[in-house]
Amino acid sequence: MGLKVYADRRSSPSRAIIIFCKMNQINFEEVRIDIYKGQHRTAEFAKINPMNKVPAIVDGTFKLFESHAILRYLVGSFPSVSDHWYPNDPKSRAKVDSILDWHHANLHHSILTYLFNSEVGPVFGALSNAQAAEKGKKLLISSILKIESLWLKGDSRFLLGNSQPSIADLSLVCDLMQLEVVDNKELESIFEQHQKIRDWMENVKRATHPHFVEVHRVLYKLKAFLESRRNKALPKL
Ligand SMILES: N[C@@H](CCC(=O)N[C@@H](CS)C(=O)NCC(=O)O)C(=O)O
Repeated sequence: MGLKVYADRRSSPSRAIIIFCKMNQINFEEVRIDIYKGQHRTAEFAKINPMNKVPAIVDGTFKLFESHAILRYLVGSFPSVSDHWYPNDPKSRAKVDSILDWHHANLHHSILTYLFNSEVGPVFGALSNAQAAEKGKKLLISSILKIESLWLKGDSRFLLGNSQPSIADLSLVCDLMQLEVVDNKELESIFEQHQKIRDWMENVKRATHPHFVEVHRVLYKLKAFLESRRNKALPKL
């Protein structure tokens, strides 16, 4: 029995796992769990992931949830994975771990808080709250500033300062891509002072071509749908 990846491509950690597998010639079956239809809340899916979240994997009889743990497991289990994703060198590896640990409590948390409370909150089944959105945005900007000043120093193309991405680059950039669903003006206001972040996102996109765009297609579709809904809501002249 081969590797099964339970995912919804509208979820950033799901996209990171799928792109990683495709980049490293890991054979897998993608099992779509539609979170908007509540397919992750079923008793059947709880047998795969008792946390009822995506992504999750099943490899033979082994089950695992949490995207960072999944990425590390895949690195250790598939010899086709190139070293740059999670270097063997203990210090480089520890740096990747440090960024991934920071990610969950900071960047990821800020994106969730911001999106769930913004104008698109109801799309994700949340109620928007302008004050909470503002708080999330502040944390988001401070997370972005930390990434720039700590890991994208000088002309670093990726977080470890290497010429190729690590699993931390992939995980963080997939998360930042979730912001694509907000209004373009708002998106511009987030990134306008942060060309370094834009360049880094572009570097990750290029380094994982063509899988990055293919796996993000569903997000671009969601963006287009929300855009058309916004335009319809505008009063006619
Ligand atoms: N820390 C987890 C986050 C998993 C997560 O929150 N997944 C979301 C989609 S991005 C989910 O399944 N949400 C459904 C829910 O919480 O009801 C990881 O990195 O795998």
